Order: sequence, then structure tokens, then C-alpha cells
Amino acid sequence: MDYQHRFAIVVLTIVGTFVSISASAHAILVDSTPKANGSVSAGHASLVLKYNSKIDQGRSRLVLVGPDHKETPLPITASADRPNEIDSAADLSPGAYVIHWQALALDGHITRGDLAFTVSAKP
Ligand SMILES: [Cu+2]
Repeated sequence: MDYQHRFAIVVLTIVGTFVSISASAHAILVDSTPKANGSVSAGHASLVLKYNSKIDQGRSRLVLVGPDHKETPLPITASADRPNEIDSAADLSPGAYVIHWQALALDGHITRGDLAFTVSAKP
């Protein structure tokens, strides 16, 4: 076996290990309301973050960053019938927002991310 073949096998082994670890159970955001970089009308909005695996809703966190850069922790609504979701709601006025989310999957691993969206004035 020449050097290039051996190198390729080592790389494939490393990639394979990484893929199998990340496929185990970490919570990955797969869908949301509002959508990433999407838009909603001003007013009372439900916020839904949907993951690929079950979430410990009691120990996950959502922080809403408003157009004035003020950070507000959001209350999470526990919903046993939707174990893959983190649900909340907020009264929103027009502007650009970001939700910093922190999700605890049932395997004990925490993942984090940002969900940016825009709130437009009521038509
Ligand atoms: Cu995990």
C-alpha cells in the first residue's frame, strides 16, 4: 500500500468516527417558527424551535435579543406531546430580533445557536 492510500484510509476513518458521534443524539435545530431569517407580523407571536431529538425542556434556554439589543429570557412552555420542541411566545414590536437558544438533549449534550428573524408592522 502506498502512502496516498494509507492517508486516504486514515482520513476516512476519522471522518467516519466524527459522523457517527454527531449522529448519536445531539439536538440539531431542524425547523422553527418563525423560520430562520424569516418574518412575522407585530403582536403576540408563538415561537417554536423544532429539533431532531428529544429535548429536556425544563433545562433548555431561550433568550430574545430585541432591536434595542436588550436581552430577555423567554419562558419555555413544557409540552409532553411535543418532546422535540422548545415552545414559547412573546409580544413583539417591529424590528430585527435574534433568539439565542440552548438546547439540552436527553443524552446530556448541550447545543447552542442563533435564530434571526424580522418583525414587520401589522398590515
Ligand atoms: Cu449528544
